[in-house]
This record gives sequence, structure tokens and C-alpha cells, in this order.
Amino acid sequence: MWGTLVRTMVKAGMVKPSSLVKPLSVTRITGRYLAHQEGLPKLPVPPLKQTCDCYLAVLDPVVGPEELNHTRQLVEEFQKPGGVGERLQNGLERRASKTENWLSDWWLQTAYLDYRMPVVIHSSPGVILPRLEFSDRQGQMRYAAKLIAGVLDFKTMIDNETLPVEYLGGKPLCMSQYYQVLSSCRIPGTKRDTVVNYALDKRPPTHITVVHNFQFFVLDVYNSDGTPLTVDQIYMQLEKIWNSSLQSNKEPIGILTSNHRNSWGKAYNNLIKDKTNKESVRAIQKSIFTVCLDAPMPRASDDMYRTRAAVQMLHGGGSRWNSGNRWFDKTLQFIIGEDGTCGLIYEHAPAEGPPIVSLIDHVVEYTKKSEMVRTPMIPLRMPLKLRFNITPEIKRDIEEAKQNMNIMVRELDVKVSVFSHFGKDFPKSQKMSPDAFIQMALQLAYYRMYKRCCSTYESASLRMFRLGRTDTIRSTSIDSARFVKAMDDPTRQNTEKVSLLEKAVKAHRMYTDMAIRGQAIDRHFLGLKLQAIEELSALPEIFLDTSYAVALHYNLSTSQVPAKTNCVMCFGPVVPDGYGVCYNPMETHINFAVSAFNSCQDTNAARLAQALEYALVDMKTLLEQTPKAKL
Ligand code: COA
Ligand code: HC5
Repeated sequence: MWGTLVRTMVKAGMVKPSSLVKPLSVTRITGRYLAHQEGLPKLPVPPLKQTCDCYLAVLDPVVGPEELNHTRQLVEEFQKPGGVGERLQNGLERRASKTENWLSDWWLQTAYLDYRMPVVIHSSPGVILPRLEFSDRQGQMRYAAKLIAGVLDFKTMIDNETLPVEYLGGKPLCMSQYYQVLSSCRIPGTKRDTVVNYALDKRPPTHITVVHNFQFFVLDVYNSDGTPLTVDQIYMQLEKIWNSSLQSNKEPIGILTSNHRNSWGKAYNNLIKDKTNKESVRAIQKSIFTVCLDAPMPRASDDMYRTRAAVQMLHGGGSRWNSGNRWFDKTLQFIIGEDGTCGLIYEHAPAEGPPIVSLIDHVVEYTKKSEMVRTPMIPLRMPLKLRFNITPEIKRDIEEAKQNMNIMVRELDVKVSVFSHFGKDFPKSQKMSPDAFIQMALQLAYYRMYKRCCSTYESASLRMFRLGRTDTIRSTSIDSARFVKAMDDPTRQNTEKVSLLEKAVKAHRMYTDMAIRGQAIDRHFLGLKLQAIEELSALPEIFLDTSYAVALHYNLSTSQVPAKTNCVMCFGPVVPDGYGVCYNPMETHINFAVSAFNSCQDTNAARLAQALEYALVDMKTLLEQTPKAKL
């Protein structure tokens, strides 16, 4: 067992107990897992010239000719022999030779722990499970018990190191993220946050936290012999929790975690001055995961169901609904509503979507097959209710967090839609990459709405490399721009449009291959910039240039997260005038979630979702109605 191995390592002095609660990037585990990890290649540093050339090409469709000319000169200056670019590149290569992954610590810090906006909407993604049949509290509890047992079943695979290794493009992937999602939690700071992981603790946690009516409980999910509780036993324990948290008049302490990180960091320091509060907070942070038993939300029509569920996952609906029924710093929070709305929200710092989704796929299958088996009932201890002493100052912080949360709730515009005309099957039948096809449809939808192209981000996995996270696929290219401009131009022939579409799809697939092989430009540029901060007294001009700001202003922030389960994943936009678009392409349909901010007059999630549907249909029609050119 992994736990045993770690304990052996501790005894042998290989791992210092003080390092057991530590930032994720330095986790060390032995056994099969380690052998697999060591076999993975290290993330390369791409050649400087390649990145510079590619940068100029990706700017072409999003900046004007004068800006581009100016940037071309800056790039020339930057990469000239003996220049600042070469110096930074050398520094980066030195860093790469000395570290397991030159990027992962920097990325964790910059993308997550230094980021000061609330994790709610701005960072934490949500997942909506297919609608469940139940509509009462028995159903809710029964499902929650099965789900908890399912997660524990998945945990056994992690602990035993029997998780099947994943592959992308025929290459084995880094599995370290699976070891970061359970028993971990983000901790706020007044300037920057940290993440702790208790899975490697001498005595790893054996409890989860359950929250109902804003009240937190510690639920031990293992028997003293180390076996997990049965579904039946968990059910009984959940009943006890429910019955001792009937009143909903409690202070929603968890809502503090939704605030701006600096404010929450300050409030946190004040909160944990009290010993009881500190112990309660620690119990939540240490728990394997959290289960939120949610009150029913206002009903929605069938076609709005998923959209309503998305907001429940992303923010909980505001302070008078379920937003206080959360601890947003907790890596994994499963949400189970009394009305059958289920899903989860996860804190993004420790892991990407795919490991979370593979956990979900496992749990959903588990909940289908597991029946309630009556087990002989050994009386179990009452789950411990976590106490909080609320001083007037804490009360003020809660009120402030409530207000800010309610503003965020009003701000978020979401539309979930199921595109049912086709799925991956159609692009495949046309010998096109389905992901590239969807991305080109998004480009077309955006162009039709705004008559311009924008910087577009698509997540690319870097997990082919040890401790790899993500890089950016820039979906807007010279070829995508040519295609979207031609598509609605009546002076162009259909055969020409088809050929432009094919070229654009190929270009996207090529960028994808480049990105997953560690040769994309975004993380390389980030590395060069951070290297400059460490090595130089001033930032090189290319990083202060308007083009660089435009390149990083992602009006479209997108991600494909495929799942076996028919679920929908969602996240917020990354700029005030942008969209967040997450999609799960299934074989014959595609689930989309589009988000935007209501305060921006120019954006509208439902409009982009509609434009995307039209674009997909129009592209299919174009391909079907145009005879293939004879070879
Ligand atoms: N003709 C026919 N079929 C094709 C094809 C073509 N020209 N090109 C691709 N296909 C097939 C593939 O074989 C694959 O088949 P499958 O459904 O049997 O698996 C399918 O179409 C999908 O391929 P494609 O659409 O090209 O995308 P992908 O699966 O390679 O994924 C990324 C592309 C960018 C999403 C992927 O590389 C990646 O990085 N994923 C991780 C993203 C991530 O981490 N997101 C979350 C961040 S938190
Ligand atoms: C459950 C699905 C979560 C998807 C989350 C995701 O795609 O996050 C991206 C991570 C990254 O590094 O690209 C960030 N993004 C939401 C801003 C696209």
C-alpha cells in the first residue's frame, strides 16, 4: 500500500515528517507509481526562434498591421545573438536541467496561488451530473451514501497504485495529479495562498466533511480495521447528520471562502485565533473531501434545468440559497441537492479537469451498480459537529462575503446547451479532428457576432511530461481568420470555403500537436518573463508591448473535457468582456457550457451558445453540399 510505503520511508528517514504537509509539486511517492513517473520525459524548453516566429504568426489575426510591425522589431531585438532573449533562454535551460519540471512550480504559483480574485467563478470549475431521479431527502441521502462509497472505491485504486495509466496520442501520461485531489485544501493568505496535502501524513485522514444547512460535520468513513464503511452504514450516518442540522438559521461560515483572496486571508487569520475555530477549520482542510447536502433551488423548466444546475455548482445560488453550504477552498466538493441536482465544484490549484472527470466516471458507474446491502449494524459514533465561535468581527466578515457573493451571482451569465445534431461522429466522417472542428465553429460564431477575431485559449495537456499541467492552444490563426471571413462572403465559392475550413482545421490540429509536445509559445513566454523577473532589473520590452497584452486578453477561454458520463463542465470567463466555453464532445452530441459577465454590455452567453449551434450546423451543411474535389 502506498500509505505503508510512505510510512516506511518516514521511518527510514527518507521523508521528513515536516515535509509531509507540503506544496504539491514536491510530493514523492514510491513503488509502481514512482517507476512510471520516472519513465516520463521532462518538459522541454522550446527553441527561442521557434517561439518568436510563432508569436508573430498568432498575433497576425488579432492585432493591426502597425502594431504587428512594431512588435516584429521588438522581437528581432529580443532574439538577436547575444541579446536579452538568449540570456533568458540560457537561464531557463539551466532551470530545466536542475528541476523535475521547470514550469510546474511557477505555474502553480502564478496561475493559482498568487491569483487574488475569488476562486468562485474566476477559478473553480463545476461539473453537472445527469439529472437524478430522486426528489426527496431519502433519495438524496441514499445517493450521497453511494457516491461517497464510490469515491472511496476510487481512493483504494489511488492508495494501491492500481489506477490505470492514461494515454494521449499513444503516450503515457503523468499521474501525479491523482495524488493531489484527495485530502488536500487551499489555504488563504493575505498576499498569496498555499495548498496542503494530508494524504502523505503519518496518519492520513480517515474522515470526510459533510455540510448541511451551513453546518459542517466530520464523518469517519473507515472502520477501525481500515475497511471503508458500507453504503448502508454511510446512509445511517448521513441521517444522523441531517437530523442534527435541521435548523437553517446558522451563520454561513463557509461563505467566507468565496471572498477575494486578500480579504479572506485577513479574515482567516482572525477566524483561527480562536482554538475551537482553528480545530474546526483544520478538520475541513484535512478531510478526504467534502459532501454538500444542498437545499432545493428554485425550480426551472426542463430546457433551463442544466443552466440552473450549472449556477448551483459554480456558486450555489447566493447567500440565501446554497453558497454558504460550501468550503470553496476544499479541492473536491460533491454537491447533492434534495431535488436531484448533483455535481461538484473543485478548487483548481492541485489538478486539471481530466483526473476529476475520470473519478466522476468511476463514481457514476459505481452508483449504478451498487445496491444497498443490509449489513449487520454495529452502532457507529455520532458524526462530530464542527463548532465555530462567531465574534462580531467574524460576523462582519461573513456579511461582507455574503454581499460580495451576491454581486458575483448577479454578475454571472451562463447558458448550458446540448447540441444534438451531431457529435464527434460527423467531423470524423469528414476525416477532420472533432476538437479542431468545434474550435473553428467557435471562431465562426465569435466572428459572426463581433466581426473581428479575438485571442482564444484552449487548454492543452502537458501530462506527457513529468508533473506537466497545461499549455495554450491558440485557436485563432491566420488560417482560422481566412475561413471565418470567407464563410459568409457571397462572392466565394463553396469549394473554396471547404478548402479554407480544411486548412483551418489542419492548422488547429498541428498547433495542438505542437502544444502537447511542449512546443507551444505561451508557457515558454511566461518562463522567459519570470526568468527576467529573477535575473534582470527591468522587463524586456516585448512583455510591455500592447500586442502582448492583446495576445493575453482571451475573449474566448475554452477547454475540452471529455467524459464517459453525459455530464457538463463549466467555468467562468477570464476577462471582463469575455466568454468561458467548456465542452464535452460525445459520439453523437456535444454538451456545452458558455459563461459571460452580465455587467458587460457586449457579451451574452445564450447568444454565443446559439451562434455556436448555427456555426456547427452551417459547417456541416457546407461540407455535405459541396462535392469533394477529385484527386
Ligand atoms: N479523422 C478522423 N478521426 C479523427 C481525426 C481525423 N482527421 N482527428 C482526430 N480524430 C479522432 C481521434 O482519433 C479521436 O478518436 P476517439 O474519439 O476514438 O478518441 C477523436 O477524433 C478526438 O480527437 P480530437 O478531436 O482531434 O481531439 P483529442 O482527443 O486529440 O483532444 C485536446 C485534443 C487538445 C483536447 C487534447 O490533446 C488535450 O490536451 N486534452 C486535455 C485538455 C485538458 O486538460 N482540459 C482541461 C484543462 S483543466
Ligand atoms: C471540469 C472541467 C474543468 C476544466 C477546467 C479548465 O479547463 O481549466 C483551464 C486550465 C488550464 O490550465 O488551461 C483554465 N481555463 C478554465 C481558464 C480554461
